[in-house]
Amino acid sequence: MTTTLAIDLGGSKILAALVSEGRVTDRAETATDRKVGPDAWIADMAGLSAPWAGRYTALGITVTGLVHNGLWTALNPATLGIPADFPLADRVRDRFGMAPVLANDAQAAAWGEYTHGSGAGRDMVFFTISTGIGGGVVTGGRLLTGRSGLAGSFGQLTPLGEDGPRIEDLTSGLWMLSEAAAHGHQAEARAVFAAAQNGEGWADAIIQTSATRAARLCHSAQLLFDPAVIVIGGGIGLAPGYLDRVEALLRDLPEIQRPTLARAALGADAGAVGIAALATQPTPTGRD
Ligand code: BMX
Repeated sequence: MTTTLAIDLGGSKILAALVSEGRVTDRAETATDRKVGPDAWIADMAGLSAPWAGRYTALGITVTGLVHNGLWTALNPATLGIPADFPLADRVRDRFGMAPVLANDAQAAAWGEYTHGSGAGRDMVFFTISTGIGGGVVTGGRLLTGRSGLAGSFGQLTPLGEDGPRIEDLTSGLWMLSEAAAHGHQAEARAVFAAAQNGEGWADAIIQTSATRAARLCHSAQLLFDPAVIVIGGGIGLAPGYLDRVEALLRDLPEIQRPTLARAALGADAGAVGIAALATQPTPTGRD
């Protein structure tokens, strides 16, 4: 039985976990310090996992941003300010003394949900709606990564035209924060959801607008890939009531176009479970 050290670095938090046979046995996390850079984040990864030295034989690292040939780049620097072509594989190997398997966070989470969660081995699209919006596609038993690792980068689509904002900048947690501020409230996404539950109209409107955009994205994904299920994760996607809103907004679509939605069964662990699976069986990607 292989135990993998699986680390998931997102725009809001860094999760380190020990994963065996698709199960998280130990976990530790810290907030992502958005003001520092990759070397400091790698130091945080090492700090979180230091107590587990000697307990793992494989290493998987999954990160927000584009990963290709061991190099790491932000697609949207507003999500996290990663410098272009940062040598992630080399720096991690230097720090951990072990070569990592790397993947984008949403692609890894898609694979986690496909192998051990709500995807249940069916063709699926996964969305993480969190700091940004990431995506992953599994079709015919393969995780699509594409020519350069970009496959599934739905958050970068520009619904208002090519010069317009990205859909994630109109929908995700960072958008909720700025929208709340525009209404005179210093509230992160979690506080926006709490305010909506207390009946505050400004907060409800922000969540409804976000859910409307997420629903359009789900419809687009259905038209593109026609998956059996669209699995939704991330802090926003899994927040109370969000998925119900998205589902309600899709109800009037013709049945053949209407996505079947599911919550990420692995919750916040989807990326860690997925990268552990990729680290121990690194073949089933679209790249071969
Ligand atoms: C952005 C992009 C994706 C990522 C997604 C979710 C960057 C830095 N990230 O679309 O690669 O999968 O955000 O990231 O360009 P999260 O931090 O919200 O989980």
